[in-house]
Amino acid sequence: VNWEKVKDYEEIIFERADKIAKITINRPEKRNAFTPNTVEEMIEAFTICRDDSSIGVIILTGAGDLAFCSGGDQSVRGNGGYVGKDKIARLNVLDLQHLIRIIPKPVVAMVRGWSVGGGNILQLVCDLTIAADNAKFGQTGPKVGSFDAGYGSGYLGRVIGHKRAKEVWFLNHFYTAEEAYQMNWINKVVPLADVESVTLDWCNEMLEKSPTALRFIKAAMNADTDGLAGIQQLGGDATMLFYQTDEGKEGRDAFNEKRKPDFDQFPKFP
Ligand code: 2NE
Repeated sequence: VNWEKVKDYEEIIFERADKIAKITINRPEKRNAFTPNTVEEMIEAFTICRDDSSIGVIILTGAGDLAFCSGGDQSVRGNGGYVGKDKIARLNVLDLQHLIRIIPKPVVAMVRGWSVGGGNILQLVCDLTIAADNAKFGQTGPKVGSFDAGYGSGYLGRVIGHKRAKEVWFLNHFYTAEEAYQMNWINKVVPLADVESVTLDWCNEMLEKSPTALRFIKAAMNADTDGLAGIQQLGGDATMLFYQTDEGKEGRDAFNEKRKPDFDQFPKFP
């Protein structure tokens, strides 16, 4: 596959090959730990993917074979959050988690090596995860004085079960790719050498499917977890479709033409 650079960044690589985008956390010397700047760059790249209707699937991964992501960079952790160029302490990775959830396209985590802490939550919030057989998964928060009480806890509990999620958080063990697969934490384990080709195969299979069907399935499954914010996303998708109907257009046109709308002409389906 021929990856073409979309835009230059300092801490990530953003490429695409036709309809597939790939966002790579590029700090291998730190096992791809993220700073607020890494996260800001990822938010921008994901937003470009969201807005570009020629992109159908997004891969999130880490540079090198040793790590997907080792979570927040502890060396820039201040008091109250992680500190980036603007010197403001923040947890902007939570915004990124939310963005990955609401992007109406499949996001696939391609995991090589360590998937740890806030990095493992990024893997968790992706729609699908394909792991190399050298991948290891775990939460270290309580070991380093941190925790993720949002998706990292509640959603992890839904994905692997509450007993297992509490084990993960209370003991901070690391789990092999095979163990994570047995726990339904990830979708597939493949040999390290094959991880990108299998990920691309899955992406290409999804690209053959109806994008609107995939969009609604993602929004519907997330709505079940995300409460009113999730229903808002699903509802927004319904509005988008409604705007494309003659009935929706009649309301807009009647207002703009300063006339009474004629909604009588439209069928009332059972
Ligand atoms: C990831 C892990 C298990 C890898 O171990 P290993 O033995 O393969 O590598 P090593 O030697 O530990 O790491 C290589 C270099 O990367 C740095 C290390 O300090 C080391 O640097 P040098 O000694 O070569 O200078 N490095 C690795 N992870 C880093 C990190 N997260 N921040 C800064 N530098 C890092 C092992 O490295 C490990 O356990 N890493 C720490 C994992 C961790 O605790 N992450 C933070 C969890 S909290 C979080 O992410 C979070 C949250 O809880 C809530 C909101 C937002 C974020």
